Amino acid sequence: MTTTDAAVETATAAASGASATERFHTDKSPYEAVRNTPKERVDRLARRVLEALYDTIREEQVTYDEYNALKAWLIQVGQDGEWPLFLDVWVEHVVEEVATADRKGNKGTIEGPYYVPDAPEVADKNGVGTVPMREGEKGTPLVWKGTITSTDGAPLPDGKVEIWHADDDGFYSQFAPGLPEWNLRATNSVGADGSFEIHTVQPAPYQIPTDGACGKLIAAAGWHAWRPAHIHVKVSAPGYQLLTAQLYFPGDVHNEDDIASAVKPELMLNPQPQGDGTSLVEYGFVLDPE
Ligand code: MBD
Ligand code: FE
Repeated sequence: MTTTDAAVETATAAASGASATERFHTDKSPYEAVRNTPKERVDRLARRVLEALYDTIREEQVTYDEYNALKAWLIQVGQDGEWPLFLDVWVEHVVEEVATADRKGNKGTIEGPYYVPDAPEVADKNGVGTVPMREGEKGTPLVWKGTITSTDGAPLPDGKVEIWHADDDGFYSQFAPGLPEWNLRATNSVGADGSFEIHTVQPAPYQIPTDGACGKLIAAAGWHAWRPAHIHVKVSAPGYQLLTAQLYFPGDVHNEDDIASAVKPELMLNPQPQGDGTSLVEYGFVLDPE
């Protein structure tokens, strides 16, 4: 995970994919979910997914060459460690849609493959903090102010914002070599009035790794690999439902054609240049009670 002496020196899909796969393995809950899913449910879901596949094969008259291409590609997804990437880019958005349909508070969106829990706390007692970054970190400095409130309007003084995003070159710390362990990753607890003020840099549009199996699919299908610039957050408070979201920026050319289908109009930050090289934005979060 971390960049030790043994780590590879270049950012490759296989290295990033291996890190994302390892990250998923260190979280035990998915494996509990596998054990706890009732047999009837597994039977029903597995049948429906397979039936959808059979329908496609029959309706599209899929050939043996196409079947073998699929087989080779699926094997490569595993070899490149890109199952987390593939699933989060092309499947998670619908799971998120179903899971959060009943919420009255903030819209959320997908987590993606690059979250790491327990990022260092950076806030002072007023909820003001700066995300860890390198000297001269590239990108427009961004000050983001907001408040975490309940759906009934009450501020939540026990709330926190976990934030993570790519650097200006599109790399996430702990998934690309050569970056400080917690670069552009932080936990920012709010002040007594539920407010936060996070200082970071505005990220750039982001291309998912193109040199692995997911990139091969994209090239073979004539798609593109871009996501709009985005900042990931997990917003939480005791007694409230965890909110996983990403914030985007108006005018990004990829807001309309995000490869991960994860943009929503409610998730726009609209930073205003302050004339001193920095930008300021206000955007708060509304959490649903448990
Ligand atoms: C990302 O940074 C991301 O947010 C998603 C959803 C998929 C791949 C890379
Ligand atoms: Fe991301």
